[in-house]
Amino acid sequence: MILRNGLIAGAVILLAACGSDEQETAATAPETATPETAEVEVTTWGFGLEEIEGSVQYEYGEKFAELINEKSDGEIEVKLYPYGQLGGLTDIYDQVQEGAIQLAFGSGFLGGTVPESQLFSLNFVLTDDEKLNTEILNDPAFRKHEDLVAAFAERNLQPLAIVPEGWQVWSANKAVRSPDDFEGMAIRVMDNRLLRETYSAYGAEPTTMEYGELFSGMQLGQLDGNIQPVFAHQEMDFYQVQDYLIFANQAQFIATFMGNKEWYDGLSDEHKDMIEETVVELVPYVHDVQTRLNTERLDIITENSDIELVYLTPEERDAFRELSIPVRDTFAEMVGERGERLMNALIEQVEAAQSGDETPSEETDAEDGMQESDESAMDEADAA
Ligand code: 6CS
Repeated sequence: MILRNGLIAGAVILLAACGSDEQETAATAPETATPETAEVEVTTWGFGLEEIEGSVQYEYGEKFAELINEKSDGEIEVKLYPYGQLGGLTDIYDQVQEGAIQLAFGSGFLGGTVPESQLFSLNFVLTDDEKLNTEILNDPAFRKHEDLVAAFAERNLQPLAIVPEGWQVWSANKAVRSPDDFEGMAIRVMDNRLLRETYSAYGAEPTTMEYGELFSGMQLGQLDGNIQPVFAHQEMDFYQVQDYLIFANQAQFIATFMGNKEWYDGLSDEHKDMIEETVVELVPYVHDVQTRLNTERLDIITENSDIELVYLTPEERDAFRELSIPVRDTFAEMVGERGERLMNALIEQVEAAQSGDETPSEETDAEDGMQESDESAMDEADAA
């Protein structure tokens, strides 16, 4: 609660700043010109992150900012607002919807704002190959799917990229190997109904809590378990108050990179193309970032604690997979025909990629050398 209040106080200070000189930077401010140089109008795009410095979202944001600044010859600066600076998670979504910031990430909590985005919380839908998943989700056939774009547009948002940040790993104070082990366990889920349905189906007691309150929630015993990618278990110190990390590879943590729709619609074609080129370049980049961060942080966790690592066998995973399948119907009931079409489109893309019928479009390969790694990812998936 103390942290939540701190977050809100931080947001108030920031919004007060936006009302004064921040407002000027958010619009356009001329840089000091020398007699030799022409005046450059600098525009600032505010980018709200759901995570703190050192996270996958922060590294994505830094690289996005660097590339946009380069491509615009310094005309555009992207200002990052790490988690906590704009308030809680839903405060970030509110601010991008209202246009107080231009860009933001939205993940599990976004389900309250864009119900169709709960699709990314479904378990056992993607392949076991993380790189292939990143490519499928960012293939224009899915990323620009009219139902995805319409779902976000209805909430004044424009989806720009889909960013998987690693496997969602369970933490608990006992080893969880079967749905029976989940019985009576208060496991924290991000605030969306689909996750509550999923973990109820697994036999647990899903409990919603803000990201910044989780450490104390576990320390005080309000929560018995948590679900995060490895880097977040480390970065937020969650692992220090849990005894087991359980790898079921049931789902990846997926965030949508999005813009305010009105703002996006008003951009010049040149700026839209710049964004498009950048998000395409960042597809292989963010895959490398997330695998590096998750690997490095697991080493830190094991060096600094006695936490036990549990990797589920294929048979153990199957018990959870079976329980997860009916939740797809719940998703369809919750979000209606548009969401159901989108879910089916994703499932078809996954099946096509796994059977090798269709490789993700070459539009995702912005840089030389990407083609080769894409092919090896496909080969690995085929062999699996
Ligand atoms: O669990 C959460 O609420 C948060 N976890 C991560 C890794 N990123 C943002 C999200 O809100």
